[in-house]
Amino acid sequence: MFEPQSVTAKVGETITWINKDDEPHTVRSDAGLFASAALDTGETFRFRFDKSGTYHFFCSIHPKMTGTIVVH
Ligand SMILES: [Cu+2]
Repeated sequence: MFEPQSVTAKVGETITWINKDDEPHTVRSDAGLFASAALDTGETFRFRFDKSGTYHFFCSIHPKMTGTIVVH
């Protein structure tokens, strides 16, 4: 699962996801705004949010893994 599942950020901030699990995961925006490759243990993905809004994302390998970034 994504932990925390919901994160609040300010416009212009960069969010970093880190895979702390022992199997691969991805980070993919529901709206297609960003998509990582498969992240192995310890690998990271970064995305900078330049516009306010609510951004939902999921793991394309385990689609029940979901999360939200709220940018304002
Ligand atoms: Cu996953």
